[in-house]
Amino acid sequence: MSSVKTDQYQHHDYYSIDDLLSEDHKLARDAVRNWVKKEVSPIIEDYSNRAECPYHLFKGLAEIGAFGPSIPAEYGGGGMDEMAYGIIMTELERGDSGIRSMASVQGSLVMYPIFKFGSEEQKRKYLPKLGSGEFIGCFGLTEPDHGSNPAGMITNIKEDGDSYILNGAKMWITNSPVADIAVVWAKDEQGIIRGLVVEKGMPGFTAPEIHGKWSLRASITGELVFQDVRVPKSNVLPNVQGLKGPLSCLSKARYGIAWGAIGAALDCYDSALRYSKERIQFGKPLGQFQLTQKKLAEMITEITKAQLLAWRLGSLANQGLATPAQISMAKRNNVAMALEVAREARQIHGGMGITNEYPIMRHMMNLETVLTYEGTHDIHLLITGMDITGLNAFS
Ligand code: TGC
Ligand code: FAD
Repeated sequence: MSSVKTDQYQHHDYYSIDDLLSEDHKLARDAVRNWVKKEVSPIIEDYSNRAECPYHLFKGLAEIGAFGPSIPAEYGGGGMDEMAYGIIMTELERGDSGIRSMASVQGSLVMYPIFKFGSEEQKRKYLPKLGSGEFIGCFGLTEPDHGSNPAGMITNIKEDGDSYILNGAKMWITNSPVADIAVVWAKDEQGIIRGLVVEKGMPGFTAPEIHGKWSLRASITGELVFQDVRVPKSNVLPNVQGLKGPLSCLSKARYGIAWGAIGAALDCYDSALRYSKERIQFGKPLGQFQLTQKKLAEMITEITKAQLLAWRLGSLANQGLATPAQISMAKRNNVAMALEVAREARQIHGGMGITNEYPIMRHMMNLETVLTYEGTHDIHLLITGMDITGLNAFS
């Protein structure tokens, strides 16, 4: 081949998946892509360096419809379909996994459970404020001693008149130190898992920040500590009981991550492709060496496979047919793919790859968290294993 395509994003859609998208999908994609270029890319290295969360982006994320894209507009969401939700997550994570996390938590883990399991009063009270970014929400499932196995949780509620008394602690909670409300999962006196909305300022409720993260540094993470917190019964989500409540929120968020990780991979691939054409060694561009071409060719092949997996998952999700196990497979595959692409891209950048002049190490470090949260890489493998064998490795 003699000609070299130069359009920045031409190589990003190797199998013309764009042709399968509607005009609305493309409009959403372009709007979010431009927003990320303008609002996220110029500041993200700095915020990540300082381990600070760019909270001011909450409002902008709300304006571009990143919070609950597939939740009906009358309940504060974007009123779009699941494919649009996925596309938006890809574009956000092209900027940074922490920015995508802001949207995942707000939309899929806070708005979704209130929308799906809340009373009409709870929906009207919280969803418009969450959708507009006026309120920040967080989701408390993981505990210090119960991560992969949330069924073992010890956070609990006990009935007391018109209220429940909440005790326990949650760990690793995205946005908890700055959240106005927390959707918390706790066991009632019968040992049944219930969801409740805990509001900032309720006596006995604190949310200390977790420091020292080398990953997702532009996202704030903390604990949730409950010491005899009195929560009105009207704050309990009435329409779900049991672990399927939080797990169905996870299905929503994992779906978004399966798409999101592709964005981080694309940003790394894009940078590596550009660098390979600019950097001269042994009198020629790195990209002319067969070993560099192998790296780049394998990167785009894996990205393309992940895009096809995500697209098909999106199509099933639009029909309400995507199963939790299918979502697990896509989350696991696409995040691992993105981490591998980041590692290969780092090699292509040589020493420069470890600096913050390029986005590679930031993405790579972020993806270590993405590989672990929302169900670890190995937990998703075991979910697939259970699905295909019918045998449960967890029991
Ligand atoms: P198991 O008996 O399998 O299931 C209990 C009930 O739940 C149903 N279910 C699901 N429903 C919807 N979506 C899913 N993905 C579901 N998975 C299971 C299931 O059908 C059953 O329903 P029912 O009606 O029979 O009661 O439960 P188990 O205790 O054996 O657990 C299985 C296991 C290990 C797969 C599950 O515990 C698991 O997924 N563990 C991983 C935990 C996890 O992912 N934690 C994430 C915390 S949140 C987070 O990380 C946010 S990061 C946010 C960010 O910044 O982006
Ligand atoms: P563990 O469950 O202790 O697992 C440790 C290792 O053991 C893993 O490799 C795991 O795969 C492996 N393992 C566990 N069980 C098995 C098994 N049965 N077979 C084989 N291997 C096994 N949680 C929330 O609720 N809300 C949030 O907003 C949130 N945000 C997060 C943000 C960040 C930055 C991070 C790092 C985590 C966040 N989490 C959140 C928590 C996250 O979901 C958990 O870290 C994750 O589920 C794993 O739990 P754990 O860290 O306790 O690891």
